[in-house]
Amino acid sequence: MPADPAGGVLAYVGIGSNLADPEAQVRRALAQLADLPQSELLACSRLYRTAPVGPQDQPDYVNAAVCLRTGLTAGGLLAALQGVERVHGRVRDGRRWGPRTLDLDILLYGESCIDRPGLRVPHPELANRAFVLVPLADIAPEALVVPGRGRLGELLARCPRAGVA
Ligand code: A4P
Ligand code: MG
Repeated sequence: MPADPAGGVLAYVGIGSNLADPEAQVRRALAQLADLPQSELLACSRLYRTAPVGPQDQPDYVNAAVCLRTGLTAGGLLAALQGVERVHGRVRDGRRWGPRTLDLDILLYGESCIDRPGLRVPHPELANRAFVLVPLADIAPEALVVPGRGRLGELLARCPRAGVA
């Protein structure tokens, strides 16, 4: 797994919330991500208001993305992110793409491709979702290669951007 020159891996994490004051949830999550062990928060995107993808009978989301340099393994990072979700009172009711106080997804972990139970990286829906690609483009170069999918700039150009403001 390629490390960046300063040591550690560059990981991109997507943030989403659409319950219980989503903007405050996201801002609090940003502070918590800055405090993750063995990790440094390098960049944060703007916060975007986005129309729900999936079930439409749920509130709009606030979405953002961050870049971390981390010494955690991908599994360790996932566990740390799930710890932050729990602090936000995230309850998993099993409804796919349903509303949530806080969702933290590992979008990219260096150039790794991971496909194992409980962890798929790059995030499988990344290339189809403007609510992920637009914030990611705030903090990552257009030339960033999403393993198996192509360059971020090309993915963004192909993805309808409606509903992301
Ligand atoms: N998991 C596997 N890969 C990853 C990864 N790369 N990062 C596993 C994080 N988790 C990953 O996730 C279910 C399981 O996915 C976890 O236990 C973890 O081991 P979850 O957060 O419990 O469930 P989920 O988020 O409801 O499922 P899913 O299918 O991942 O949903 P998404 O893709 O996160 O979509 N519309 C707008 N506008 N904005 C949004 O943010 N989000 C969703 C949820 C739907 N519609 C949205 C938004
Ligand atoms: Mg998720």
